Amino acid sequence: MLDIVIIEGDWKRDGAVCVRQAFGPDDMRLAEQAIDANLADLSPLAKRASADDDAPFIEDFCNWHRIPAMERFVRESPAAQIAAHLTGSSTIRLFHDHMLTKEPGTRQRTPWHQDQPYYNVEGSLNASMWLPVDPVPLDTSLQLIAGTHTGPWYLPRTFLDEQARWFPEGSLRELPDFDAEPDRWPKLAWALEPGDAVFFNFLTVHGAPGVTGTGRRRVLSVRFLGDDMVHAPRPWTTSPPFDGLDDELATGAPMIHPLFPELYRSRADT
Ligand SMILES: O=C(O)CCC(=O)C(=O)O
Repeated sequence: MLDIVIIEGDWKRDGAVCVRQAFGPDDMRLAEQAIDANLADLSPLAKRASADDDAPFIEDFCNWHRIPAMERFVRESPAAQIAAHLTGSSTIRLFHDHMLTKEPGTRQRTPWHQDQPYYNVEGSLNASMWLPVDPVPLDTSLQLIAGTHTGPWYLPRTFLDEQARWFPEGSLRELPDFDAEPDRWPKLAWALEPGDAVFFNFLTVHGAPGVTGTGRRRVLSVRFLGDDMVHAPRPWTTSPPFDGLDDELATGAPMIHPLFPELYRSRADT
């Protein structure tokens, strides 16, 4: 399968690539069913990430175990194999699914951020897939800051009111003003058609504009754990939270747990 996938960009150098047309009609049908089923039945982890006077920007997390189409996409699509290829991992586990829908007219920008500092895992062999089921033009597509996957970690904040709910104020660097110095912080973005996806490292800084026009922007994201990813319990509630996990998995342990099923293992490793 991977022989015929077109990868645009340089994973090691930039921490993000665009993968063209790796997902066929069956995969896209499952992804769309998964998003629509999730929107129709939000979990307690769901949140609205836009203001009340804006169109809805709805996020939800960790629904694969209750939405059959989500689980089938995660297990049956080529996404985990692509994550293995990009990270050079022999084994890929699911970390979590994440649904992000901006309804038409959503002005809210997804602020620049890294995902890793919100999490309870550490390591460098990981990948997030960002798969829209609607066409996404360049000017509203996911934007990434090339090279930020090598660090440093920046202080994570809540999207709407910029609260430091995870690492305490002052304990990590503040995000630079990426937009003020475009030559220093090269941006990556791709126009995407259904079947295309962006893959990026958990530490790669990314954000996304609001949406224009009459189209929805429904995205299924899946987060994958490669060979060196280990448990990093935090004294605060991570996003997403994995309640009770700290009692079952030691600090620094590989993420071998039913919450994080193995999705891919290289033939050499079986
Ligand atoms: O879809 C978006 O607006 C932003 C995506 C994002 O932040 C993520 O996938 O982690």
